[in-house]
Amino acid sequence: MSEQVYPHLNNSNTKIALTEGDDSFSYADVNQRINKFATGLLNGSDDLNEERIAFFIPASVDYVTTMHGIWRAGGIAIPLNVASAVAELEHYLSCASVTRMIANGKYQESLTDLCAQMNIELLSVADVMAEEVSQLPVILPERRAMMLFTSGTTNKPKGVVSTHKTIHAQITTLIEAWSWTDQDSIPLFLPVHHIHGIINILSCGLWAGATVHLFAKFDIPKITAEIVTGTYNVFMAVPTIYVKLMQYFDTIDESEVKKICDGFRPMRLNISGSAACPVKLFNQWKDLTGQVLLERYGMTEIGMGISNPYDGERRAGHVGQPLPGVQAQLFDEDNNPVTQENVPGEIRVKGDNVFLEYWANEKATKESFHDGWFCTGDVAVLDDGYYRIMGRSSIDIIKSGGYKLSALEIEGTLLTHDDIAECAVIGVEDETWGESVMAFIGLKAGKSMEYDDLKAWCDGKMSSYKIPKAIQIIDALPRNAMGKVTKPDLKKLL
Ligand code: MCA
Ligand code: AMP
Repeated sequence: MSEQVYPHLNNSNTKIALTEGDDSFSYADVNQRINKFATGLLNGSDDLNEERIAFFIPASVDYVTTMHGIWRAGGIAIPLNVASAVAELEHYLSCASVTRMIANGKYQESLTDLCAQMNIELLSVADVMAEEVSQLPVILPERRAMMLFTSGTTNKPKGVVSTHKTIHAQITTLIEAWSWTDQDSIPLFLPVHHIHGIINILSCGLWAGATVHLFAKFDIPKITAEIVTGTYNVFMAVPTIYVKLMQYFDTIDESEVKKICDGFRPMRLNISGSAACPVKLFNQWKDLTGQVLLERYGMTEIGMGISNPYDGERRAGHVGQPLPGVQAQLFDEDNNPVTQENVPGEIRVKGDNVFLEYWANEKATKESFHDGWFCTGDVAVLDDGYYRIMGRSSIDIIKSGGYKLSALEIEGTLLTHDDIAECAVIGVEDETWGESVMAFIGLKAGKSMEYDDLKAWCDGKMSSYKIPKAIQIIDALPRNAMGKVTKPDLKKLL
């Protein structure tokens, strides 16, 4: 069950595993690269013994080489968001006590000062590659494999640690549930520091022996050109991507739209997830392409938990039923199981798919489990046998374009602005982003603020997608008797 058992990743498989621009790489190519990279990382030692190695690489063959190379050498892989602001990276690197960082070209340049300051060795993929392959360690399934940073109801993102066994469970449940085969072909244009890109697309694709087409970003003209020629038979995206595709259709000729929709029509599967897929969007996509979107529910800490069926009714506005090997149960506020239909409860999950721990944060790990169940913080009902997500228990978590954002983290940064006395951030409903970030700001006496100036100030202090899309200047934030800001009242102000 260690990393090495990806059934198709071996030296004799000549099938194409990855494409990147005009280049393609067979499973044998990729396997050899990984082994040479792992050997180079080991640099004569037997095992990396869970050394934390971060990498700052967009979706590419180098990304795959680095991720799997770290796994095979016994390290913990920490893929970072290449769109992160430097201030955010500093937190990730110090939280995980990273010792080595892998980045190429312009990405490496952007990290030189930070790595020097933090005493982290900065290497390119080519720097690490060994000429020959040496003996690699045997990695037990229980060993830590990966750390992904996730925002929550605290100021700073936490490192979610999964083991090789966790990753194996997260992949194989989807291989079974969504009928992956080596005949599949899928584009990967989502960021590769989150489960959706890493597990659902890249890892499942490679596990199945499929071909994964890598894009450094969501490039609509390039991707739709391939869709027209029938390159892909599976497509996975966040709801915002489907919205953006339809917005793009409004800008091109009707005949072009028809060609693209005809490219989607014969695919065996279109999936939406990471945020709620509005019923309107589900229906629009079906009308345009004939595709009945398969909506599923997941989380960084659990991989995928609940999914509409591959065969069977895919119900709009619902996320389906627990995946194979995943136990899910709703609980009320007194921790009693909710057994009746249409009564809301928190989704709690058990299974090999559940993460091991928040890195170096025993308290947060402990608080997130109850009686062995992982508490997701998402509220749902069971509606005629299908789960329907009702919302989240915390108003401080915002889902924008599939990214999970912490209102408190954004507030923490805004409060470092010299002119801001107080602020509160909320998510407001938005047709493109699902929710968009809005900040209510109380200024210090005699100060004024324009939105564009604040946006420019935020640049470099937080990832661009976290920057508020709108602000409202307010005399004083509404607070309760305890002095806590009452965010639901802010929503009412809109
Ligand atoms: C980009 N922008 C955003 C977002 N993305 N603003 C708010 N929310 C966003 N998500 C802003 C940029 O800051 C920029 O602003 C402008 O839009 C254009 O940026 P660009 O990068 O060109 O936009 P894009 O390429 O169109 O990006 C949209 C996107 C991207 C492709 C939908 O947001 C994305 O890849 N989202 C998916 C994230 C994801 O994979 N989530 C899965 C995690 P300005 O012009 O003002 O500078 S959840 C997960 O893994 C769980 C387990 C699950 O269930 O799947
Ligand atoms: P992340 O921590 O970035 O992995 O995001 C996980 C969160 O995304 C979950 O806790 C849910 O709030 C949300 N989410 C994922 N899939 C769905 C879905 N299909 N419908 C509604 N919310 C979803």
